Order: sequence, then C-alpha cells, then structure tokens
Amino acid sequence: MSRKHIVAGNWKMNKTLPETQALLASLKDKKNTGDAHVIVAPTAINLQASVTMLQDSPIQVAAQNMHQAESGAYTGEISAGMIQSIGIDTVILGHSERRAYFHESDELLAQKVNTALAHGMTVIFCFGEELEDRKNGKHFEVVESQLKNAIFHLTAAQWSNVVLAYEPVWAIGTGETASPEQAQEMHAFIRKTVSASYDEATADQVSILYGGSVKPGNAKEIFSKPDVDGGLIGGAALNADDFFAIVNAF
Ligand code: G2H
Repeated sequence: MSRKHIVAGNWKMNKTLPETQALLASLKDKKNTGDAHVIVAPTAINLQASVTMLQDSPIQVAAQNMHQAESGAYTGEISAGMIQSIGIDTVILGHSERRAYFHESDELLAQKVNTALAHGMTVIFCFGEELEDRKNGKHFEVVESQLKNAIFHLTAAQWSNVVLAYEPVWAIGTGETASPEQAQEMHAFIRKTVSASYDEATADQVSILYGGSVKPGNAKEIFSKPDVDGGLIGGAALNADDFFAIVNAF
C-alpha cells in the first residue's frame, strides 16, 4: 500500500512571530530520515511569514481553520481565497477544540469542507469521540456519524484531497494516549466505513492520521500499525527536536 505518510504539527494558539520564526529556523535544520511528508500549521497571523521562511524547504504550511463563505461581513474570519492567495492549499477542519469552543457542528463542517474542496484545497478533517462515548461503548457509532454527517456527501474523486485525522478527545493534550491497538482498531474501522460508503480503492488511498498526545516516546509504536498513516501533533510540535523525533519515527 502506497499511502502517503504525513506528520502534521498543529501549533494551535501558540508562538508569536519571533517565536514562529525561531521554531521554523530550527525545523529547517532538521534531517528527515524517513518518508513522512511534513506539515506545520501555525496560527493565522503567522502563516504568510511561515510560507516565506519555508519557501526553499519541503516542509509545507497549512491553516488551522477557515470560514465557509467566499467573503463578506464575517469579522475576524479568514477565507479559502485569502489562505490560497499566500500560497497555502491545505487546511485543518473540524478540530475538537473548534467543535467544543466555537460550536462547529458536523453541518457547518460539511460547508467548510465543500468550500475548501471547491477551491482545490486539501482538507485535514478531524473527528473523534469524547471520553463518555468510549466509556459507553459508543465510540464507533460517534465516529461513523461524524464522518457521515460532514464528509460522506463528497464524491469518490474528491477524496483524493481529503486526509482524515482521528483524534479521540480524551487523549488531546491530556497526556493520555490511545494505545497503538486502540488507534489501529479505530483506524481499521474508519477505513472499513469509507470502503462501505464508497469503495475499497477510495478507502485504501486515504491517509488516516492519529492525534492525541503523540510524543517521541510513543510515535514509533503508533505509526507501526498498518492503518495509521501518520500523526497530527499538538504539544510535541512546539519543540523542533520532539517534532522531528516524531517525523523520523517513520
Ligand atoms: C490533538 C493534538 C493535535 P496534542 O489536538 O491536534 O494535540 O498532541 O497536544 O494532544
């Protein structure tokens, strides 16, 4: 299987401009010894400077969010066209922090996904169950409904611009990590669900990343699982040594 391995750093609301430049300078010096495609997602205000700094680097820049509308009276928001106009064509959508703190529903996310794909952008689509769901044995059901409500309206062809990121909410920034077996079990379920709604070829080509307290110490084992194609990294992406230890776990 020749699915792309991806390690993406979601910097969240961290790093001022000087701090962003310092971290990017350190990242540029690191050697990628494996085959992972590396992405960083700094905060919106630092995207342009990041693109400029990474011009001669294979490290790609992504946005953490965008609005579903083309333009207009949406104070504080950024559009797909604005992101693309500075040379970025990848956006993270549906992160659990956006869902929890900014009330982003599956329906809204479906609109954002549509806008991004209409622009030819690649979407890293995040989803995952909460602790209560897992305790109640509803984790598969919740994940399936998040996928069905937000992205299963896409055509099979559109899936070539979709990357999935399974992030169990109970493992985000908590130090708790899904075990490699739990990650594999869910990733295999996700792939089976995509296959059932589309076809095997679509399911086989989509990269499914795991996110939630991935660290240098646990990345290799998680990434060794057959349906785990990479990681979406939060806290550990804020340090160049830690991030590249994870990148080089492939
Ligand atoms: C999950 C992850 C990055 P962390 O949010 O998206 O963050 O690695 O800090 O759990």
